[in-house]
Amino acid sequence: MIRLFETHKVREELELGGLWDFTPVKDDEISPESYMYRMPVPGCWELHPELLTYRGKGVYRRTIALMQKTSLRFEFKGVSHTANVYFDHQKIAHHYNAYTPFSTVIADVEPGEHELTVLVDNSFSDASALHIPNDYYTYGGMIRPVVMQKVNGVFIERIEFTPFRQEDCWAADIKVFIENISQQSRKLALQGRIGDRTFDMGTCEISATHQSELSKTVAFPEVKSWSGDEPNLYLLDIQLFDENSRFPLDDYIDRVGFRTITVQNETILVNGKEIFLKGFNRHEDHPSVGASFPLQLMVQDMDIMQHMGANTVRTSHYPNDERFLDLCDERGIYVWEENHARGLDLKKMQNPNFEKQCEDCNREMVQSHYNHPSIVIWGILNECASETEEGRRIYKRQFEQIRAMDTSRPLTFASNKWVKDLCLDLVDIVSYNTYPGWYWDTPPIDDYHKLVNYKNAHGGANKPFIVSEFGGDGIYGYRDEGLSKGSEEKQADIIGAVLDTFMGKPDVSGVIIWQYCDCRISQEDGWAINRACSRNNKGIVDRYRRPKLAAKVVKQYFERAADQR
Ligand code: ADA
Repeated sequence: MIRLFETHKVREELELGGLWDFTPVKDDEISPESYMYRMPVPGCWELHPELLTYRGKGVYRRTIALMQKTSLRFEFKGVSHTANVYFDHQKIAHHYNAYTPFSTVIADVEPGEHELTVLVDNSFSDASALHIPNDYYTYGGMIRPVVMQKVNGVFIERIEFTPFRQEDCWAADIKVFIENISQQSRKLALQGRIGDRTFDMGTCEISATHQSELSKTVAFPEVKSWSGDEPNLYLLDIQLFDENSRFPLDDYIDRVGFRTITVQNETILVNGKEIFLKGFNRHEDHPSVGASFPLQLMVQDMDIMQHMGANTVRTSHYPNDERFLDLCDERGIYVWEENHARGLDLKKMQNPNFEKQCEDCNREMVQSHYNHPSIVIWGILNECASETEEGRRIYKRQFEQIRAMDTSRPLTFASNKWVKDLCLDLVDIVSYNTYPGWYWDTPPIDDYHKLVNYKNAHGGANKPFIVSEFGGDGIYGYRDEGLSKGSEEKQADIIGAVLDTFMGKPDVSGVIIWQYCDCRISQEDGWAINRACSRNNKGIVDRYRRPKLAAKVVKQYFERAADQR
């Protein structure tokens, strides 16, 4: 399943799901003598008993049969973590980062049988600045769907929909990005529709092998707002025509909502109304599927989180599967989506590949998820070197990059630098990860006012404040009334104490628990020694989604609190 709604009625598209040939390889070998396995796509190779901990390269292959000459557009929603794509043995794409999509187009493919080959690599080395041994697991494989589309010489690459309030009704800036891969200049026209409201987007001429964009501001007097309470969604359907033709050449359908998100005087506002964020940090991880989630498990996660009264998810620590974001749009769940970087100290941020890999990740995250109304915050660089001057330069650059693409959402990052942070003036929302009751070096819970004072004195005054992580281990089934560390009782106690302290405080705009579910962690670099059972055990449910004692505590607090302060 590609999205939770139909994305094209004119353009033909096909999900390339199912079993592909697969074999591990040592080098960049794309024509192995034989293939050892038939591997599901989407999927993680660690699910196979012979590849439980395989870290390295592997080749996936399948054939594609075409009846007619056509141009093909391939979209890979997530390959973990590096992909080299070949069509009939010619390289057509290279991509790094498991958690962002990429696409490539091949013009004028002849009819007949063709071979699509993907060399996938999940190994750790200096070439990979973001996927490193960490407190979560970098799986291997084509973890999210692969889509093949037949496109004409011209097609719509993407749309940006930015809603805003105009006097007494909703309006939106709509920007459509068009590609011309043909060898002729083309005169084109665009038409749009939301519900019964149709509108002309105008015309343009695009020279051969060029791109262009058309923008229009349209008022929508009839529509209802999107919010957590009332997540009204609309299909935005854009059709592309050759000028003077009545038959569409191409179309692009996205699902949008009308809402604004602003920050003002220490508060976060949706449609001008203050919200309070209460929710979970969530890793995409499950023992049965690794990081390759089917819809059923996404829905289960959403149901469990909502059952506990959550209204927020932070996609720690990478952009999420679009279908999960579609679900958040539908359910009215607020999303803090963040780029992929967890706990990189200055030395790791100085990896020569770091800045380019982050830049790509930021661009792909913002461009591909721009239209999700549920995303109300963009985040970057969780717990990186925000206490250093060099780190500050990098944070600043990345915020500038994101602001240049999107001014409609507030920006933040989750800091653990306590009163040494140098980057609080760069954000719209100040966010802190803090583990009172768990880590020995975390200041006691009563000291949180020191943090707020520091924030106010160091560039964070008048900005909302979110407690973006807190929690403690609770090893599922380990019970001890004596509250020893690692017991479910101790975890429930910590969660209760932190929620009690931070919820209902006038200067706190949100509490996001670390974490929704336990997750598998890396074996390398000492992680497995620090983490019982090679898991991060701070989930409120375990890896199989069985609730721990803390789940009741969370439900009690989250259900009691309004969605506003
Ligand atoms: C950090 C980090 C999380 C996780 C957590 C923990 O705050 O952001 O990814 O590692 O600590 O469990 O210690």
